[in-house]
Amino acid sequence: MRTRTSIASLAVGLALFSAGSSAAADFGNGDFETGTLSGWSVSGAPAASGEAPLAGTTSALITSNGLSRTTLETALGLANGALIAVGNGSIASGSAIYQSLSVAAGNELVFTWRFFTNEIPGDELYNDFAFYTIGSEVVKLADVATGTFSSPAAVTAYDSETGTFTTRVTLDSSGTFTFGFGAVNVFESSIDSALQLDSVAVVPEPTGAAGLLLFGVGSFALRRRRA
Ligand SMILES: [Ca+2]
Ligand SMILES: [Ca+2]
Repeated sequence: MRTRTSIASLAVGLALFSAGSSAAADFGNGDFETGTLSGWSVSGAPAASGEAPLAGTTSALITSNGLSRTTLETALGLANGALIAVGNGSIASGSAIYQSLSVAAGNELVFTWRFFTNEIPGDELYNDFAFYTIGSEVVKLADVATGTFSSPAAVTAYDSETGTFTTRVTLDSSGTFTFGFGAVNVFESSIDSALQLDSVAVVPEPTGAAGLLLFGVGSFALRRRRA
């Protein structure tokens, strides 16, 4: 039994090395630990912030103020009206950060986030929301009307916050896609919300004979990120 354990340890070590090698295809500054938004393209007025970071010393804080809907949609490579199609109403302004990355089908996009607002939770008119995009697809993360909020918020510029979530998305297609993260003001722009974002990564797909081992290592990496 002792010998078998030894072999297993060696195999896991090799798998770790392999997983480390494939990390080169990951987002640049996906953890924002440069203290800036370097590596990301920017639309509107997002910032890197050290206030109540989700992991490490810095997170991205993406305000719902910034630029017009059409400017944002163009920057993210979305169709005109794609952000309206989310269904929260007319969009007055927004901000986003985005980065293009080549991925393989079966890869997993992983990120940690929290949504802040100065709107009144439950309000269905000023229904600001946060979202992510993959290529031309927009997915809502949270909004004012349906989110579960608590006060006070960890970032003091805001009244309320949702809990912290880790979202995992399995990617269906191989190719180079723009991955975007943003927040928008709905109906008017005088009262803001924000998406706080951190630990943005693509986890490689388990493949071939090492697949089971890589899967185990991948799970370990995810658990470490959550911690
Ligand atoms: Ca960080
Ligand atoms: Ca608002």
